[in-house]
Amino acid sequence: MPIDPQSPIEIVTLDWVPDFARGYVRDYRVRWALEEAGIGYRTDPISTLRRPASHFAEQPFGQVPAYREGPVRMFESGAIVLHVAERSEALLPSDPAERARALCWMFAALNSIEPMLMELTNVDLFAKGEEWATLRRPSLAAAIDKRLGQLATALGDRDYLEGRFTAGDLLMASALRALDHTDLLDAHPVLAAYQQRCLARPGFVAATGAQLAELKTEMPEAA
Ligand SMILES: N[C@@H](CCC(=O)N[C@@H](CS)C(=O)NCC(=O)O)C(=O)O
Repeated sequence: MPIDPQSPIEIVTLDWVPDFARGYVRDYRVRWALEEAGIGYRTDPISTLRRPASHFAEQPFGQVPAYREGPVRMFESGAIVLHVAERSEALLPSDPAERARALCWMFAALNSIEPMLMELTNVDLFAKGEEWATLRRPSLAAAIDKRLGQLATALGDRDYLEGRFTAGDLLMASALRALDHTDLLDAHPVLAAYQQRCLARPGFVAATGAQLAELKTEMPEAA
């Protein structure tokens, strides 16, 4: 279902991004959560090159996604995923102990895994060739490898971090996508298989497919 022009839920997205970011713009995390929950949504793509001043009232940093639902106005994809997850057993178990564990993994993804991986993205892509980046990479790759090993141990032989899929897996698999330009996951086949399992879910496929279908392919005029 989820794209639904009548839905009261609206996700603010970008109208265009460079090729490397296509399918990775974080509105896919919100779309994915809504797909898993079976909740319809519509989108409001804003101009990437000329973001309306009003957008900063909704997203203080001018980024996406932002989220509108009646009087609710949200930014930060993790907070929005939690907001959606709170109304769906498919994303957050109702059992208090299980729910608490899912919350732990949501924050672990965003706070204990993703920052290291974003630093690597910075080193490998945005600061590529700079002396500091070349010097930083080996120790950073080693730290990431250690953290991935710990994550693989925690996962063990389960399909998902707590056995069944939760919003924690949604955010963890999303965070791990920051390694797509590297082979660092290859050293941890259990994690690689886990990520593939998460990304094979129909909700992820629909979410990224919808994002790709909506993004303009040509860079709009910057005028
Ligand atoms: N922590 C924010 C990060 C949002 C973010 O980085 N959005 C990117 C797209 S993936 C963006 O809007 N980039 C354009 C920019 O920073 O100007 C979240 O998870 O919502």
